[in-house]
Amino acid sequence: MPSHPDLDKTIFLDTVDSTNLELKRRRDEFQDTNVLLVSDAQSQGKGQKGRRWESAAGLGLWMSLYLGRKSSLTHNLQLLSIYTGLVVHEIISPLIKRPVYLKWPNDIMIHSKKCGGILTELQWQGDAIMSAVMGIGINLSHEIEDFTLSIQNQATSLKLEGLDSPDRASLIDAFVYSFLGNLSFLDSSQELATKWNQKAYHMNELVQWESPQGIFEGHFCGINNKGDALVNIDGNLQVFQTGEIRLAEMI
Ligand code: BT5
Repeated sequence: MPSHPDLDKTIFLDTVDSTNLELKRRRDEFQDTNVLLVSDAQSQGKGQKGRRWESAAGLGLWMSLYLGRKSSLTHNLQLLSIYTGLVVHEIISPLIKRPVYLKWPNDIMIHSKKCGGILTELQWQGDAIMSAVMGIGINLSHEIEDFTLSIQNQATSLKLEGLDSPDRASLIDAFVYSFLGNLSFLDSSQELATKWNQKAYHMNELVQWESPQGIFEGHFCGINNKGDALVNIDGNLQVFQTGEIRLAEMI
């Protein structure tokens, strides 16, 4: 059971539709508390924008952290998703020989494949953030056939990357300890962006970007201190927020 002075409760479930959805449904119960919810399986794991997150029973770490304590919400929450990626990077990279990268905005990449993803959802009241839910999915023990055919060439797991028996419990402990213990790092936005850029996937490379207007090419120059992507397109440095563009898979 993870323990930290800023964690009020941990809930383990066998199955749930989505750990993010469950925490949001039970928001009233969790007022002013920080709660971690872990499920062995998710029947409707969620990615960004309604995309699906495969969450097979017993093969991964599927969890969400609900931040409801006022003291946790006083930090600059604009970079919460970026910060969460850094924490996940910190806990898994010592376990794997290959380098682990962060792909903007929220993917954990090893060996050019996706090993994890993050879904951050903020609950607003007017201009104020009342609570935040960080959903984290990390593929642990999958063999390649455990992924559906459509993602077999783009997904990986810690086991496939050489870690014999990934230990879910110790990853949960390490995540909670590091995430809650370093929350004030959110207030050092430039430092946080610099640290993220050091681990960025495709840094300074020519990449394709998908926007509602179509696919275009530019050099990825990392993120600024708001977490926006900086892309050099024909010599002009352009700034994009999450949702405006998406790093496309290179063909
Ligand atoms: C993400 O979305 O990467 C965010 C994933 C967050 C999952 C966690 S699990 C706990 C919590 N509860 C939830 O319901 N969600 C969070 P996105 O960038 O939209 O990526 C989704 C895309 O990744 C899909 O369209 C697939 O192409 C691919 N994908 C789906 N499942 C995958 C998996 N297990 N491993 C690697 N890639 C996957």
